[in-house]
Amino acid sequence: MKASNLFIAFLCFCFVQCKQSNEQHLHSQNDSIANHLKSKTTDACVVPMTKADSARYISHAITVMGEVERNLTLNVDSLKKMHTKTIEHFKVVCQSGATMKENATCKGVLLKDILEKAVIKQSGHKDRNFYIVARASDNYKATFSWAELFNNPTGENVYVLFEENGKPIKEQGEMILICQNDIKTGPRHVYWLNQIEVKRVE
Ligand SMILES: Nc1nc2c(c(=O)[nH]1)N[C@H]1C(S)=C(S)[C@@H](COP(=O)(O)O)O[C@H]1N2
Ligand SMILES: [Mo]
Repeated sequence: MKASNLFIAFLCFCFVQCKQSNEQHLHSQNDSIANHLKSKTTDACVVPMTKADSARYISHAITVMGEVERNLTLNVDSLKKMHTKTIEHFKVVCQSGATMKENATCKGVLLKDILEKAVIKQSGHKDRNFYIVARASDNYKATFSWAELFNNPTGENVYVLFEENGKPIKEQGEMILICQNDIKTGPRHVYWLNQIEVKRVE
């Protein structure tokens, strides 16, 4: 065999080897993505739960605490005594894009009104770096900033609901916090709501 033919044969051999190792690399990459996705399913939106287990999380009251002048304990009855509003066509959309729930109507009180009742401890008009954490009995939480509630249209869209489609909230009860103008409404839809905490940014 001529030296040039030998050289071409060597190049072909290298090409095949390289292709095989690339394919192997791609395979192992796909496997690791598949494994990653598999591990992600435990992070699914709806974790299957028995009715009895879910009933243990139902909350009958919410406490408003933290950087406030007045700690409050609110239940459905106390919310009904406040200024209430009916929201129409509210859709809960998960971060994944899946529609989880659609309410024709729901009734609630603005979070802003609740915080105005508790009175945030502000020392002056420049003291406005607070964040508000809405927490549920399963420790699911959503966070709002002082500015988005008190100096932004979002403030008119954050509610604590106590009624859905004309009925009290049962399985996800008894109060749910929502933010109507979020792009995906699932993340800041807090059911089993039991605490609203005001924190100051240090
Ligand atoms: N307390 C509590 N609220 C929660 C959750 C949760 O696990 N616990 N899941 C959230 C997620 S990821 C979504 S998409 C919506 C789902 O709403 P649904 O349970 O009404 O379908 O609720 C949100 N609120
Ligand atoms: Mo979700």
